[in-house]
Amino acid sequence: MRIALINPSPVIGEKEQYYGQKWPPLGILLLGTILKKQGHQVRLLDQASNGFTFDEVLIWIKKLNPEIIGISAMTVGFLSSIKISEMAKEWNPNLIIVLGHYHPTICTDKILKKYDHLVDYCVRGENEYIFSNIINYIEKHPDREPTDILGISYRFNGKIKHNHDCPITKNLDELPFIDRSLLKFPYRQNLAGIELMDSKLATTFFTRGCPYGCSYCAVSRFSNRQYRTKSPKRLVDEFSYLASQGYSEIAFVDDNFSLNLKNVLEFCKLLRKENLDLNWHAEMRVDRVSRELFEQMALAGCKSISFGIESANQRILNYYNKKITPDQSLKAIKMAKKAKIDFTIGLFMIGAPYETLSECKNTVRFALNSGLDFFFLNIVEVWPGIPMWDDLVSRGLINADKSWETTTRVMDLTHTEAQRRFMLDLVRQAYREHISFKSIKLLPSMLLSSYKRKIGLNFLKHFGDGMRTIMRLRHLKLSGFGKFSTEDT
Ligand code: B12
Ligand code: SF4
Repeated sequence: MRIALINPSPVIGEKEQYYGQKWPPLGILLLGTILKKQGHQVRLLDQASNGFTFDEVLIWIKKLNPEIIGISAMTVGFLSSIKISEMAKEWNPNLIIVLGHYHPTICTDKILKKYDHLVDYCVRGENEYIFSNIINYIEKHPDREPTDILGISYRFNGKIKHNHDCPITKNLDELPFIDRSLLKFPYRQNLAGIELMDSKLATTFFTRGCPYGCSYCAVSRFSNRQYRTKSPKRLVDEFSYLASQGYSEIAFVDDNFSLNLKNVLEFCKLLRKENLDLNWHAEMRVDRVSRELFEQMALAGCKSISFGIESANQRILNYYNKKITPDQSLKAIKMAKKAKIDFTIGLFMIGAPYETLSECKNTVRFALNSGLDFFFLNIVEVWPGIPMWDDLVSRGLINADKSWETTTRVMDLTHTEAQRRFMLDLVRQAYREHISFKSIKLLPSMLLSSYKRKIGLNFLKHFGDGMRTIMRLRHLKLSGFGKFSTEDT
């Protein structure tokens, strides 16, 4: 069959241009790999990376003339999925539209009630074979009710039907190597959309799922807290394969990369034996670390680590159910630097329900002064399926029947306009201060790290030329945030 798989842009309007991080959408790549192996004609589109408007997506669809369209619908991309479905069905009412990923898993009923004229099937959960089961069924029994396909919801004779859940994939070693040629876009390692390296980037995962239950995160609900891991040997085979395909940057998308420290150590040991010229990157919890682990990771080619630090305030960390302390974060950053991990990145959020402005400031100070090479300061958002959403619904702060189609900034529910402006200014100032003053402080460490030098050069290249960047920096206001405190503020 002719199948189109689409990762929709999270942005609607302003020509759907997205300036955030661009990484290959592994979910549809995996589905596409499986379908191609089964002999289907499959084409993939990553709308945001290609910079396609909705009209251009429709042109792409018309050219391909698919029988089925599968759309990956995160909450942020849900309304884009609906827009694409609408345009595609208007062009060809016989097209079958399947939505998969988080939003159709959590909001199945609501989607099938409101959009039953557009969406034929919602695929729930993480199993990659459900989609091909639907396709095989449509090929063989187009008129029969698909009662025996696990993990799907649909309408039949006017009634919404939910088949039983499909077990999640347990043995990750059995998954095929992903066919990255399915996406033509040349992905490069990038930070906030700015290309950092010229070489080809691939993403992959060592593990899936997470046993923790952070209140801002959708993962525990999606994979029922079931943690699974590939064998280190299988992962090293995959790295060798990627190297043979010309990839030299690999980023892990794991939810909890180092929960099993022994496995990561074993992977590093095996990888070093292969002598591959590869740089890799991982995101980690600050409490799943050790000096030995960082040293082995650095020796095996790990260039950057992003730490989920979230907040410098214990009260807020407790609300997030993160089960870490700011001191653990400080120690992890120091340890990683000592072990010669080239680039440390901190992931932070401000704007939790009723978070005080001094708490927000404290987190910003932490981001600026804890020795990180870069940080992301996000504004807390909620969406259906995460514990914080349930909390806000139960406190009457959010209406689950009205707000389910998009994400909602918590500060819009719990803070005044002046407070919101203050928080947004805080984020802007923090980036300004980091890019101007702190990046100059980074220069000595650049001399010691060839990876950082490469990043520095690419950064300048993509900002136009060095002079223009320096001129811009001169006009930025340097502000002092003072020292942060790891005690409650
Ligand atoms: C890597 C990653 C990113 C990367 C790459 C995203 C991309 N292009 O795919 C980057 C850093 C760019 C990113 C950005 C964002 N992300 Co993100 N990301 C992830 C992460 C850690 C892993 C995703 C992954 O690759 N998994 C491995 C693949 C193989 O699995 P999968 O994607 O789940 O796909 C499987 C199933 O979902 C299903 N499936 C997927 N698509 C489809 C389509 C059809 C038709 C069918 C049938 C099935 C199906 O089958 C697939 C194969 O098994 C997840 C956490 C997680 N565990 O999912 C968060 C996650 C998906 N991200 C999340 C969020 C919120 C964001 C941002 C909005 C963050 C922000 N504030 O900017 C942005 C949005 C970006 C965008 N373009 O839309 C949330 C989404 C929650 C939700 N309800 O939607 C998650 C779950 C994290 C969390 N803490 O809750 N993200
Ligand atoms: S934020 Fe990380 S540690 Fe917390 S539940 Fe999500 S994946 Fe697990």
